[in-house]
Amino acid sequence: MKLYSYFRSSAAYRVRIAMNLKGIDYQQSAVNLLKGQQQSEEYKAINPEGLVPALVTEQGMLTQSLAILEWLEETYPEPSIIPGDPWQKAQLRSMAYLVSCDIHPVDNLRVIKYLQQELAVSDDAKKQWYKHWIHTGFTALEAQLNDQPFCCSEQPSIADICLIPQVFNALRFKVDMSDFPKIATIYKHCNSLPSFIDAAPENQPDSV
Ligand SMILES: N[C@@H](CCC(=O)N[C@@H](CS)C(=O)NCC(=O)O)C(=O)O
Repeated sequence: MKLYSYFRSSAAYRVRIAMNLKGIDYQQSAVNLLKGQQQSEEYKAINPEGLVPALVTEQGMLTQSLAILEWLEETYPEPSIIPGDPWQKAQLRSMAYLVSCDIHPVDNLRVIKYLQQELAVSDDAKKQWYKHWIHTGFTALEAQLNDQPFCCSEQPSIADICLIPQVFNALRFKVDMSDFPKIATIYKHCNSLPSFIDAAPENQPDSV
């Protein structure tokens, strides 16, 4: 399979972790978001959304990282990234959505660019916005965590897959993680595992 990715894209990072955990072979094609390649005609012919990731499968092109994770889970069930009974699966998805639907979209590159370029928001205000939404989401997640060293299962799950890239972003923007000791512990633990290490931004071919 071929994954259209960018080394620092947290949505693509999710897919890389999941594919590594499941031992699926894939090649990456880099889409440089800072150079605006996601908006090129060539890339939009592949993914009209102008976002990464996009996964080329034998059945066709699939976008949206959560849909990709669910498809991977159904197509390659072992090891499971959404383990457990229906209740546990719902808990895992709930945490994954907290990060992917409530934190990530408002801090996405195009939103930040719109704030800066169209609404003339200052650099300081931009950083405040970014940190505010991470802080809001992480505060809610921290309060729900009780199962260490993963979010809510004995093995890495969709919740950890979504959380770790978001923590990477938080650290990049100098969010003080001392407010979130449980999240920090999960981050440290996941980053000791080969599937997470191999998926990390600094280990991607397009890392600069
Ligand atoms: N909901 C989408 C979000 C994808 C997304 O926002 N990707 C970001 C990188 S993490 C992107 O391509 N941003 C480009 C831009 O904002 O112009 C998913 O989960 O796949």
